[in-house]
Amino acid sequence: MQRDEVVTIQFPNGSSTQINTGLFVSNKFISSESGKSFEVFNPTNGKVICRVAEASAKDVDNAVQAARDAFEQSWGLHVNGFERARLLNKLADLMEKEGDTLAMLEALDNGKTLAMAKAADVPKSIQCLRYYAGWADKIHGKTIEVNDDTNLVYTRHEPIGVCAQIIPWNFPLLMLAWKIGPALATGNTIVMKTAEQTPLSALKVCELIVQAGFPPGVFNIVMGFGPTTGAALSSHMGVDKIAFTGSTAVGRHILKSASESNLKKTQLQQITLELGGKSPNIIFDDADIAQAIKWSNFGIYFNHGQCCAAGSRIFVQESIYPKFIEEFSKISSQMSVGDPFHETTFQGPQISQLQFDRIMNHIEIGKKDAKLLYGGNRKGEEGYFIEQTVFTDVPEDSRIMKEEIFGPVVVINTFKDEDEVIRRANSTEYGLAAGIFTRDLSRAHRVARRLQAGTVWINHYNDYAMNVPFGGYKQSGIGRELGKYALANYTSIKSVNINLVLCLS
Ligand code: TXE
Repeated sequence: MQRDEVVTIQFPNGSSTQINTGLFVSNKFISSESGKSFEVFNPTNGKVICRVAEASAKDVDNAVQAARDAFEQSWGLHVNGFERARLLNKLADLMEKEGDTLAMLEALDNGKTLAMAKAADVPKSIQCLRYYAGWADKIHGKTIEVNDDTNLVYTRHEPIGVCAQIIPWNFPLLMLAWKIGPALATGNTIVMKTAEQTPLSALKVCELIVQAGFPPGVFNIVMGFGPTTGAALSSHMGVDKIAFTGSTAVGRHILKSASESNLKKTQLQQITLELGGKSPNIIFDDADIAQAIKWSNFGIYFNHGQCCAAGSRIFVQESIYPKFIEEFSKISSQMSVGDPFHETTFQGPQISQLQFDRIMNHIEIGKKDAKLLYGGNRKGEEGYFIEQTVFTDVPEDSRIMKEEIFGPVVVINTFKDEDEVIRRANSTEYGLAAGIFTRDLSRAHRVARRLQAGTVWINHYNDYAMNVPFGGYKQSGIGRELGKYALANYTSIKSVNINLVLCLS
């Protein structure tokens, strides 16, 4: 059934936009078969913004079928790279035109600051699509010489098919772009599940998908909750590949359902997981302290600490520790926490009551296990605001040292020498990112080599580029997103082996 549930979204700054709140299948917004919908909340005040359609397993079937039909009839091997590039570039142009609206939807729905959404989320998403548009007509195989001149072998890099993409709420638009860029550039079709907390910017993108001229069924969205909609998608027999960003616990679950359902079980490479982290950030005593403090602050507090790569374990060499924490605290006290639509706000609310409770629970553990340097409280009476919080003297076995908190909470400990800090930095089940601050070039490279992390930033932190691969060691994930590396996640290699002798006779 076609659904025309257009709602007007009113922004706190007086602007407004309209979005359709249906599931998006075959370029149409439709109702869920059950007619069910769920509420989307504004984390700034906890109030309902609107309701959106909730997909059942049957709706997931329907969307997967639409994606399959599109793959076989109008996309996949039917559209060449030049055309895929043109469509991706068109989508990027339309997103640029709607940039302010997309940024406001992110700020309203996620609570990130409008300034940051405009400076980072929206332009980086657009850049990501343009980057992958650039690859779309450069995806090709190799010729391989075998058996002198009796055989000709060449490889083809073909799209995998129907991809399920399950994304989280911390960067709703950016995660959408990271996922759809390489998938569409390589000719796959998509059924995406947005996070239940943040479906709004993706719904706006669906309108732009139609305007850009993508054939129906190439990109579909089912909204809903993890254990129902998400589980239906990850165990679906008609889905050829799953890409997921979220918690390690759910990643594990997805890996299991993928292996228990269809072909995915034999091709681990077709499951990419981008999971959690507890990243170390190491400040050596020869670092430029002002820069180290600036970036370490950004390393933990960017996006309110809701960043998988957050530098949440800071290690400072003993001799500079007193100065470091004094200056670090000073900078933090200047970063305002409040209304995300206000120009000078650095930190808005956490995403939800659930995340707020999880973070406050970790803070309570920290208060028992370690020394609270500052923060540690809720901010205000309304919404999910939390003070920037620092713990020092944290025992290595404390839960706040080991578990991802995913909020504005950091632990700062001291270390004596290089070997010791590398051992402690690597002493985690995660391996997503790490930071090193030093002026000693040899040490920087030496330590970078020994850290078990998918990304190592030297003398900066949380600095991303769309052409640089991103992903985790250990339990932080499988596979790499971004850059040329991500293309491999979305292509199957076919070897075509020709017996030239027979061909010539
Ligand atoms: O994540 P979930 P949550 C970490 C972070 C955070 C914790 C919990 O530590 O505190 O995870 O966040 C969908 N089958 N990260 O609870 O549940 C879900 O609907 C299929 C790190 O929000 O992993 C959403 O779309 N899908 C992180 C997505 O998975 C399921 C980003 C992520 O939700 C599912 C977010 C299921 N059984 C949280 N259960 C990062 N790496 O950036 C849930 N989902």
